[in-house]
Amino acid sequence: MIRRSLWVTLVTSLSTFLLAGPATSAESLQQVMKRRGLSQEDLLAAAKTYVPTGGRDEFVAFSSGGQSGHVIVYGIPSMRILKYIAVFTPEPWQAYGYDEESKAVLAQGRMDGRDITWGDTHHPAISETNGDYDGQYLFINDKANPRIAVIDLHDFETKQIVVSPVFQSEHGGAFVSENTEYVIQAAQYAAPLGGEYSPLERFNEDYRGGVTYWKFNREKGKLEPENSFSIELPPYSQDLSDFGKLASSGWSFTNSFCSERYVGGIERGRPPFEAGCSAKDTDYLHVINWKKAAQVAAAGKATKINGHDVIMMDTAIEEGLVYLIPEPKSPHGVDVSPDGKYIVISGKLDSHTFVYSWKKIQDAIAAKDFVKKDPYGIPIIALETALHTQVPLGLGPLHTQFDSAPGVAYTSLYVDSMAARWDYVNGKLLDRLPIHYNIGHLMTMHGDTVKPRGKYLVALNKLAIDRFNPVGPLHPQNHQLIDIGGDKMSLLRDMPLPLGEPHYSVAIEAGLLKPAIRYRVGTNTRTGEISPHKTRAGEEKIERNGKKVTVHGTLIRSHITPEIIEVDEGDEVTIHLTNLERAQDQTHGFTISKYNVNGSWEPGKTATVSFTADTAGVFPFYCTEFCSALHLEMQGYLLVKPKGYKAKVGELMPKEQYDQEDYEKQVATNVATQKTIDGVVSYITGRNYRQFATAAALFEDAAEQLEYAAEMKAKAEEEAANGNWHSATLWAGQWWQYQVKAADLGLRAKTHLEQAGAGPAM
Ligand code: K7E
Ligand code: CUA
Repeated sequence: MIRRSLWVTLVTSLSTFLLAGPATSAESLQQVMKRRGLSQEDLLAAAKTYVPTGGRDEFVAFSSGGQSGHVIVYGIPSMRILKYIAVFTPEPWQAYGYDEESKAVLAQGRMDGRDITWGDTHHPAISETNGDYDGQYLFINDKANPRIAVIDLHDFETKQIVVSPVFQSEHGGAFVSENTEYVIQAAQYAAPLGGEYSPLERFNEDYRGGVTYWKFNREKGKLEPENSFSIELPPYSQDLSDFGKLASSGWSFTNSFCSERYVGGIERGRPPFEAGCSAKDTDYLHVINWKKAAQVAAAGKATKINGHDVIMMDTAIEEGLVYLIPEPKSPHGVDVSPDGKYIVISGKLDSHTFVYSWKKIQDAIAAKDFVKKDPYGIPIIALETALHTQVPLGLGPLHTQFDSAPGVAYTSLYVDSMAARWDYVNGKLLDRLPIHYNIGHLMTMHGDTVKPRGKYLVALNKLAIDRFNPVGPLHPQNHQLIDIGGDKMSLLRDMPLPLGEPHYSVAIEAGLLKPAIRYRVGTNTRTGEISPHKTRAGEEKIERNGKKVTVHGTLIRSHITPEIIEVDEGDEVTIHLTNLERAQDQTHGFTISKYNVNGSWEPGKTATVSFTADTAGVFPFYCTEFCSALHLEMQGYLLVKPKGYKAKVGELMPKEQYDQEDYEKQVATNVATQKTIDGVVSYITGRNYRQFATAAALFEDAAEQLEYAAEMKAKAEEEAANGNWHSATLWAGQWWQYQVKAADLGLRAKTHLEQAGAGPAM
């Protein structure tokens, strides 16, 4: 039996081999299509999204990472993941929450004296100038714990976390005003403002919702709690928000659900929340004059709650800051059109998507054309008065984004598992495309700005079900890329996202981002300031003050200075390290075995790790990034001497082992290496290399390595002159190490120039 099946396998593979021709010859496109079962459409989709090696994506997307508390960065159209930005959750690779500098950022997010080690990120927002993305900052909210974080897109690092002083949860953030004056955050589940206790029996009286306008200081890159304010709102479960723009500049919109103010209680024999919160036909859209509200707060008409300015409802009503309009039941998105003239809202429990006219709303407010007031005295504008049109798009409509074509929008249909393309001005459905499955948010390029770019739509799907190789009951999320450039929408590709459930994502033209590749030497990257612990080569030191041991060290290929750190059991150890590299992508890591110490140093960065050396023993430390051929040798020892340890007589470092012959051999190698390097250098300097940024940067790095080599050469020669052959040989070896790095960089520069077809030097 076995023989027979072997024979069959052999024959089959032989015939396949004969039919397909020798495996070494290139397969034709047709052959590949046949072998992989691909259609013409598949090929077209692949061609539209493929980015060859070294190529760049046209857009960069920032997606919330859901329960991971991170932000996920990926390219469009390739859908290649580029980075996870650690925001609310510790992340070891970036050492976020491991070094003292990033711990300080996470500590800003403590609540009620408690570390919160995760976040439920929902809505990222890119900073805007004149209503369009400017690529400078990214904001993201934490729904579970009412917080907003600020990420600087100069280096894609989280710089600040602010905690809501008044809410117990939130959802309607982060969204920014046209010039990023404010970042909005709306409460979700009502609770007494400021966190006090009150029984549910007093829900209508004591529980409140609200919106916070966080003031952003662009120059400092920081939200300013002292200049921020909130508006008290009824306990209607405020949901998503959006800022007005152009026509509706100065206003903001926040929708709500459960305006029934139901309080649940299954265990008390009452129907559940889901029944009580869907009893009515409509909920309320909150229309807020934030510009005027800012003046009211500045005029001292706000009440302080936990030191924070809150404009109470009575004041808000009196000053004409807040209005309500009925909206379709249990809505989930409120989206202002690029010209600011329309506000689109879909109710999950209504198959119609509602389009409100800003002009009609404005007219009603001016004419005081209100039907009645809500139980708290807020004026209500009739639905018919404000409505422009309503369009039946499909079941479970949620979120809307806009196209570059005027009047065209895309709305997600959660229940139908479809994306709808429609005309919100003329109230017409244009096209629908099935997605896989149960779409939540969707996103077009610059799709919530004054200037959407069209081209692509991404569907952020809640379920993947059968789309990918099975990996157990917890499935990855599925983001689907859709081509919206043609008459009909067409699906291009699926991207599994295995890191929490993303809710919303925003995509910016890649060219608008200008991230750095290195820091000024000695930068505390979390504050952007030069660290007081910045350490240059030659300044490394270990200091003791009582039980406190402080190390100032450096990292550069391929050694950690110092390499031996000796402390006593029980010492408190603080290690400040600076990465001295200028070269692109030369990050070094640092860990000490068994001490839960971990860090990451990008070129120029200074960061700090600290611990108590409470276990005696020998603990190797090393660099955790494979940074060079001698990366494994980027090592050292932490020696923790037991209490009362006495050195034994005769404890010596290992014996010297190199002599003059070894030294001369090494020097001969170095001289030969230098010849090669000189050849490469004259090749490069003989070309117009300065016109090629990559080659010029590589050459600069190589020149730096050669300077180090020269320093080592001098040390070696000094030792040799004194007859210290052992030491001289080792320094000569280090001289050679720098030569090797210089040669490596130089050759990369040379290859780059050859490939780029560089001409002779001018
Ligand atoms: Cu629809 Cu938080 Cu915007 Cu989830 S949210 S989908
Ligand atoms: Cu530095 Cu490995």
